[in-house]
Amino acid sequence: MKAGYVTLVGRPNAGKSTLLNRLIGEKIAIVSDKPQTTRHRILGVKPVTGGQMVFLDTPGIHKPMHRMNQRMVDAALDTLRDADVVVLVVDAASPPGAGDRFVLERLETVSRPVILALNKIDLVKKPALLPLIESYTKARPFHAVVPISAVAGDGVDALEKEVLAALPEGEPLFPEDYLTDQSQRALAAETIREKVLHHTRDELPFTTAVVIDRFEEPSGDQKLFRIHASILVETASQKPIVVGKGGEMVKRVGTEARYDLEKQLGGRVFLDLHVKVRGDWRDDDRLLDEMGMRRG
Ligand SMILES: Nc1nc2c(ncn2[C@@H]2O[C@H](COP(=O)(O)OP(=O)(O)OP(=O)(O)O)[C@@H](O)[C@H]2O)c(=O)[nH]1
Ligand SMILES: [Mg+2]
Repeated sequence: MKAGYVTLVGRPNAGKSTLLNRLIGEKIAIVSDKPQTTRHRILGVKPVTGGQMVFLDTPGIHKPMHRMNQRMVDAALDTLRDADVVVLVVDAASPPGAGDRFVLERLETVSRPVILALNKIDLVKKPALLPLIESYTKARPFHAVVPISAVAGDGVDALEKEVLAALPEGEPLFPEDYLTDQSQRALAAETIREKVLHHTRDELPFTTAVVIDRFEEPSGDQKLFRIHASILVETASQKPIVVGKGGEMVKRVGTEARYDLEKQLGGRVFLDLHVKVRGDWRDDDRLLDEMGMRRG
């Protein structure tokens, strides 16, 4: 039997969370086209013949400008240290730059096998791949290099095989039917945030957070979850954008989040959303603690 922790790392927006969901076969991590979507480490277990792979999705590694971002990067680097195997996810559709070098530097001290996953190959012409692979392999040795498309699924089986082969021998780390360590409460907050991310742009995706104020599980025969949540923004001028004309935006976010959550939680959902201004919440340690963001 093979078993171990597989950390997915890379710069923001490379496709780590899309890959996690694809590998696990369920949506456990939110995804968006904005960078810095993932703010926590997310664990997903994949049972396979001959072993168990425990994947750890991480926040994109970047230069932190706020305490929240420092915690995000710390979470990614801590998770890197827990890894038996590391998968470096890079966006093959964008030329390697300073952000990629920054990530590669963070991998210099890693002694475990590092597999390079060249993601988004659906956007790349084949001849462009070889020079890209060369530029990465010049920077450091990789245990294997696998071109993939996390969205379309191409190459993901090959990646899985490489990962399994690189894992140490061992007994399963989690029970057979274990999927993720993410609580229903955290899942609710993340799902709401994903909908906010989809409908906002500019600085708003970065300045928004979601806090669950109350989470009531169904009681009795009634399969109804009651969730009260606050969408935090940083300035008074951001609030009307998230609320929308006549509350239209927050309503849309609520409807879309409820739709996803009803499927994921397997019950009906009552969702009560409020938009609140919390100046500088990204530098507020107490609030970041409350949100469950780990201190480095
Ligand atoms: N075309 C294409 N798009 C992809 C692929 N994988 C991911 N994406 C898109 O890339 C964007 C970022 O994906 P995420 O999975 O959120 O990226 P991430 O690395 O988790 O980003 P952070 O959480 O911000 O670090 C989304 O719009 C995805 O749909 C792929 O294989 N092909
Ligand atoms: Mg992510």
